[in-house]
Amino acid sequence: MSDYNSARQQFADWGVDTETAIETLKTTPISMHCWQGDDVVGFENKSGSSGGGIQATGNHPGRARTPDELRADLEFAYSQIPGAHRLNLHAMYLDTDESPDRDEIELRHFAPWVGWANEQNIALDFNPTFFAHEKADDNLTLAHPNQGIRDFWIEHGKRTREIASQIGDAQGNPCINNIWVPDGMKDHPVDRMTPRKHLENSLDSMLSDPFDGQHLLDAVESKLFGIGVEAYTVGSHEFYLGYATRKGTLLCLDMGHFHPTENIADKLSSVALSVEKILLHVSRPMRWDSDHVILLDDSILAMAQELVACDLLGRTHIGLDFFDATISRTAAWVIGTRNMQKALLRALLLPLDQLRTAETSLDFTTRFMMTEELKDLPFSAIWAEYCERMDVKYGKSLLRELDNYQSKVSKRG
Ligand code: RNT
Ligand code: ZN
Repeated sequence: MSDYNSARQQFADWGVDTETAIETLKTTPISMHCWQGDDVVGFENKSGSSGGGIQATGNHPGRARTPDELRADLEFAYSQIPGAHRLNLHAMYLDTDESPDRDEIELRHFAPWVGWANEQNIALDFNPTFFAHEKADDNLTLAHPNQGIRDFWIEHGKRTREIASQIGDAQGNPCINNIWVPDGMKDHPVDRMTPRKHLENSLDSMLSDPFDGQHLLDAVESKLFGIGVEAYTVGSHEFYLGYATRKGTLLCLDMGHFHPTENIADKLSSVALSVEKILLHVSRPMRWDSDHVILLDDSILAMAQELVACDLLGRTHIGLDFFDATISRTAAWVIGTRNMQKALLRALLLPLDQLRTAETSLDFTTRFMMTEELKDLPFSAIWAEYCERMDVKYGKSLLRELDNYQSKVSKRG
């Protein structure tokens, strides 16, 4: 018997159909973030760091310096990831000879991306960029005390919604436009309310133009703190949970945006009772919102298990948000994205009905014995089968592919 057939039988003994799990995995897209490829620099030819408390560290050779290099790296990464996925593009990754300011961008400034995505059969998601700009240097944008600055950023936000909606229309499925602003303060504010009222009003103006939900879905991303905004973040979790609930936007949960001991997976079922759709930024904070590449660790497994157990895959858009410049950037994309898929596969292969029965009968001994014994099931044989069917490498031959590509891009200046 092949490894797969024997593994399939072992899962069947627990009442789990591996074919169903593989089919679900195949149809669950992951939205891969463009910014892992160039350390969140973008293509506006602006010098300086991203600001807003986000920072890639490291100087590994091979950073993509142009849109063409980034697209080549992405093509390689997608070729090593089974299934059909999406690309999450930030507004500062425009590809044009013009130099529009953020409040002047239009779809045409992203035309090469749209053409490429169409050729590659990759759907796009989008983000306004409210950082890495002189008008964001105070870490205040939509909540800035100055109306002119707020208006500038509102216009930027409106333009990204327009662009995202045009992209969604062309690709035949909604483009998610995710709003994250860095707004906050380094030290304790005297007035915590006024900036929140400004943020609320700015968001309302930004979101006032109606768009077809088949083309555009708006999301808002909360945060706890960042470097330079340690004392106060205007768009806190409570702020955006309330906002998304009242306004019907998606709520984006970034795994690095909470107190370090909080269990983000636990939030899904609560949030899902108040908001229709959720966006995830799957990430790995280490002591702070450090955006380490995700491992196949307990936090990711728990996230995947909640998505499956709460039947939330259809209402959740899985996006990634990590960046590490100390290792091969393409390897980071490939291994990180595959880890998310492996976590989903493991969750899909659990005998959840039996586990639930034990739990509802308050038979915690059975639940405990099962969860621990199930850890020995041959998940790797199912993953290998999936990779083979999708014609992508795994194991040593994957590492060889990753190494070969890295040695090519290492020659970049
Ligand atoms: C920052 C947020 C945000 C960014 C990207 C680049 O803390 O997580 O999602 O990482 O928009
Ligand atoms: Zn994020």
